[in-house]
Amino acid sequence: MLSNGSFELGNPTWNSYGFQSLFAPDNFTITGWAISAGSVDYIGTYWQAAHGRRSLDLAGLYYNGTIFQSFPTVPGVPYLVSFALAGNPDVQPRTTTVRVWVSAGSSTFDWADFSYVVNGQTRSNMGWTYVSWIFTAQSPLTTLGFTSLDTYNDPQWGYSFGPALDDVSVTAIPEPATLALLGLGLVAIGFLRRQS
Ligand SMILES: [Ca+2]
Repeated sequence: MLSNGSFELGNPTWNSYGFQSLFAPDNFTITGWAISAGSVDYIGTYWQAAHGRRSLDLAGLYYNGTIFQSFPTVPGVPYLVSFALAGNPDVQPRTTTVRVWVSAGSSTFDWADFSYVVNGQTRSNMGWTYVSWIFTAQSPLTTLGFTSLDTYNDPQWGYSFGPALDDVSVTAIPEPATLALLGLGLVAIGFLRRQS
């Protein structure tokens, strides 16, 4: 349901380290995603991705960042959000936190915070872990966003060491009752109609 959930598509200008710091507002560098607050690092060769070759540091240069995408949903239907989470390993040990949230229009109606302990990981061994979260859509268009809540404020670089994000996916969760109706009820109705 998402476009470019693994962040593989975009138009980055990599620096010599293999990443690019992006700043809000930016709605074109990473295909399908917009940066609405702060800064996000678009990571290429700088560190190991969870999937493909690219990922994000949600605290880019100096600021915790927010990135989001909107997609069609069916009100009342639950959706499973899955993503790969790690942390910028350049400052450790520390605990980093990402907030995943959904909004309908300008109203954020649900969110969850996921923390990740950075302790021993390296850029070539990021320790990606997959987490998931469920929300129930409230409108025909849902905005899914990720915000860094990292608290490490570096004397030189500020909030530049955030949660790492990759491989985001969203799938509708079929409800058992609905499946039962579709699988049995409608077939039975069709059968009866054919008999009459
Ligand atoms: Ca990726």
